Amino acid sequence: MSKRSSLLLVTVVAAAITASLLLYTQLLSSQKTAIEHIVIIPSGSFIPPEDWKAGELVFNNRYYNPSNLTINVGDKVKWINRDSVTHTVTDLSEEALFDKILNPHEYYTVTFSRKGVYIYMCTIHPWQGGEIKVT
Ligand SMILES: [Cu+2]
Repeated sequence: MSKRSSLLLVTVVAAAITASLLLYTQLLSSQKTAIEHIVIIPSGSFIPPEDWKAGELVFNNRYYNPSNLTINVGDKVKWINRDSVTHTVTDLSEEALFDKILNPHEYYTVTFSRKGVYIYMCTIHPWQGGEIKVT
């Protein structure tokens, strides 16, 4: 192998290593910025508000805590049922991204990969309302 082609080979290998390192660093940093947010379904959330009217969704931390959440694209939301009865997390958007039955102490995680507003509820206790804004 001539000196010139060896030099070329070294340059190509060095460039390939640099590109891989850059990609790897980007991958690491993108993984770092994704956050998992926790929403608790609190104990006693099966009890409706005293002044509740049928068909009304109540956005109150008594039912999903927090009931209003703003997150970034790529973030996850994990719902944990800390109540003694079964609840659901049911997305009411056209996308119907999630609809999950959660028995006591079960949890469920959704990754939000698109911007939008997701209003959700519990279909068993139709006062329980939640909102996730993905920005
Ligand atoms: Cu419920």
